[in-house]
Amino acid sequence: MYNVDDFMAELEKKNPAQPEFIQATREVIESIIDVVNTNPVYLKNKILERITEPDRIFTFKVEWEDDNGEIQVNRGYRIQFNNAIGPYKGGLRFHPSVTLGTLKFLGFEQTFKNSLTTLPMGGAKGGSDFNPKGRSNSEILRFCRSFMTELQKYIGPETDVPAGDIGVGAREIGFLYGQYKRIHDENTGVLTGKGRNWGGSRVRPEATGFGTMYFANEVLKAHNDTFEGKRVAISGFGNVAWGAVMKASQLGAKVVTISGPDGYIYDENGISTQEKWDFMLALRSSNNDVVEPYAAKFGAKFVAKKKPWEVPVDMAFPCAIQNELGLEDAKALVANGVKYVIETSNMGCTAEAASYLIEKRIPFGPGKAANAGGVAVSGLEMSQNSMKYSWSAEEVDQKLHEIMKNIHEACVAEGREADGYINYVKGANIAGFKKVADSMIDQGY
Ligand code: 2IT
Repeated sequence: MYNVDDFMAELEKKNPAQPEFIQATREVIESIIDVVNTNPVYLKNKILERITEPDRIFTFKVEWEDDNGEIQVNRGYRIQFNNAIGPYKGGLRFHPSVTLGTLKFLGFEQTFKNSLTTLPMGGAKGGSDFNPKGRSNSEILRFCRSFMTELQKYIGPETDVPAGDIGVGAREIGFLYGQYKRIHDENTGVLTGKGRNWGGSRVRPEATGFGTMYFANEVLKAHNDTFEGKRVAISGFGNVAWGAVMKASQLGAKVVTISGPDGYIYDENGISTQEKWDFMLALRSSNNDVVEPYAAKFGAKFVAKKKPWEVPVDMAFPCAIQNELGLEDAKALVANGVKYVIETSNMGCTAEAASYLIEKRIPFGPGKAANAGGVAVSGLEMSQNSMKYSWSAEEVDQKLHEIMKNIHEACVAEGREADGYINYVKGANIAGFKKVADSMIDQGY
């Protein structure tokens, strides 16, 4: 029998100074502890110890030359967390906040998320502390080449398939793929998020944001509610936020905020036109990491150095980075009458914020369920690459929709509590865990 605090104390001792990894593992273990303690097979197979230890971790030096001719050194990583149900799969993050602990938390989360998609993908994550902000196109290219020169040793279309994450979009995937191909001389599905002309899947750029809104739509339905007229706060302005803003608007909601490191935009008219969505794309590709120009362009309000959670809304979707919504933010949202909070970033809420929302019985969707649409379409990209074929946008979108519906159903099946409240955190963790754990046991230690 396991005790959560004792287990976590041991895990923390083994993984010092990795607070995000400890936060992510604690959340999962709290959710699954009863399932493990009441199943002698899980106990006998030491499943908790095995599932919290990554299969392997690679770190490597990334040397590159900046536009001033100065040599720069960054650290690259790939964490292959668990491949019980399929090849390692998960994004690459280029962001100055990246540490080993960050990527371990993300790889751990990815394992359960990928399991929820119903597709055969294991969990992994990688990236670098490289900061793309303000870097020129040539600098990004040189960095990507150097990064892939090392990474290519550890990946392959049947073993480990990276994709994008924060700081890694279509351009970076292109540069990375080009370098992989230069070395291996083969066109395979070794990365996902590729360009449409060279093996990418339709709908992949929008998939995370669209998927979140398909998931949210199921949450609304389960509460006899709809998107019609809902006021929505979204944080971030990158690829994920862009898809989320677009789909929420199309489903009848009014998205009133987006944000960047410089502050947030409040647009009372709704971020609801193609022109506004296109402008978001332009902001993103500028490499400046600011949203302020949106305000002048569309007559909206810019609030410097604040997060959008102070705005009264019905639904809040953190779409930027981990722990971007804290306890005080959650309290402000609840005080302002928020009805639903759905993470689109991975672990977008702090543990305290998530617990508070659950305690207040606000339906709360965790990232590993709500944002699984991105990696799900990556899985569909792998299928298309294997078949040397491509599906239409309608076909991919329909499959994505179906997957998000199934994820919601799995959360409800495992997460319904005695008072009728659907605890999506618990549901997602139990459903994701069981499949991985059972597969590990089937395959022996
Ligand atoms: O967090 C995520 O699920 C991603 N960054 C997408 C990973 C993928 O392999 O598409």
